[in-house]
Amino acid sequence: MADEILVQQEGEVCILTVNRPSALNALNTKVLAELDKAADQVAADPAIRVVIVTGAGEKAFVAGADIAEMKDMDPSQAHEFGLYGNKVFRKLELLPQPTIAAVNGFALGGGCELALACDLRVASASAKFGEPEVSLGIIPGFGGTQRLPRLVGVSRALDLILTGRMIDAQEALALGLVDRVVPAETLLEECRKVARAICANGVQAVRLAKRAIRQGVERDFEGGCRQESELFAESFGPEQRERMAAFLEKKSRTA
Ligand code: CO8
Repeated sequence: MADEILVQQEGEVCILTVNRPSALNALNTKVLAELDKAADQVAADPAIRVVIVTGAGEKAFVAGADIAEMKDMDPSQAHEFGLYGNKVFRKLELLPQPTIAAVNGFALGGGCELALACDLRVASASAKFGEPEVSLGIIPGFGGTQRLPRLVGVSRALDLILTGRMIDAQEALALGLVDRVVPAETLLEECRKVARAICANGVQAVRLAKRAIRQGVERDFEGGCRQESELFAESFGPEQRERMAAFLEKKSRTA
């Protein structure tokens, strides 16, 4: 059987593709386990500098958690499933490398939550977003009730989650749910461009900046600033000296 998560390395960029197009890339336990493994692999590989997460096929990024798998779960199995999905998405969120969701189609329920667990979201013009869980008699269970309000505000998150309505890429952009919208044909190339822009910067600086933001927003302001100072200090070393010297040298050459 085909791998449910394709791991493809293009130089410093790793592309993770959820690969169950016949079920619109719905997340079942096997997909989550492979995503878990892929995240460990990425975290341990210093050659990978940026991760792009996308879905196989042209129709869906991920159309949610697998409804067929969830249908007969009892509350305790649902609890396990929710805890596991949350653990995997948190691991992805806290990867040392920046992550970009390349949203190529439906990003519904757990699929929208997967995009929310990435650092940046680039959507194709035909992408559709939604948290339709309440229509199935459940609530978002892979972090959606926590990440969505933090990203777009409590009121907008309540609107999307309580109505379960589907929105298009332009509305997602207006809400701040995605960072940019691009034509479907150029989606991956645009994500690669963003990845290249990140890769042009200091390896360690990029990782420290991600950590300062990711951990800082979960702390009180003073604590976040204290941690920023520590990470700022940590950024001083060979990479910083080399980059600052190169800047000053270029300036003196053009003077
Ligand atoms: N789970 C399982 N199978 C799915 C899913 C899904 N989420 N989405 C689509 N599929 C399957 C369909 O069953 C169908 O399979 P088959 O060909 O064997 O019949 C195939 O994918 C193609 O789908 P459709 O025929 O439905 O395609 P359409 O173009 O007609 O419709 C839609 C596309 C609108 C995306 C439609 O498929 C749809 O509404 N899908 C479900 C979307 C949804 O409700 N997602 C949320 C699921 S709940 C969730 O994600 C909770 C997350 C937290 C879990 C926490 C656990 C505790």
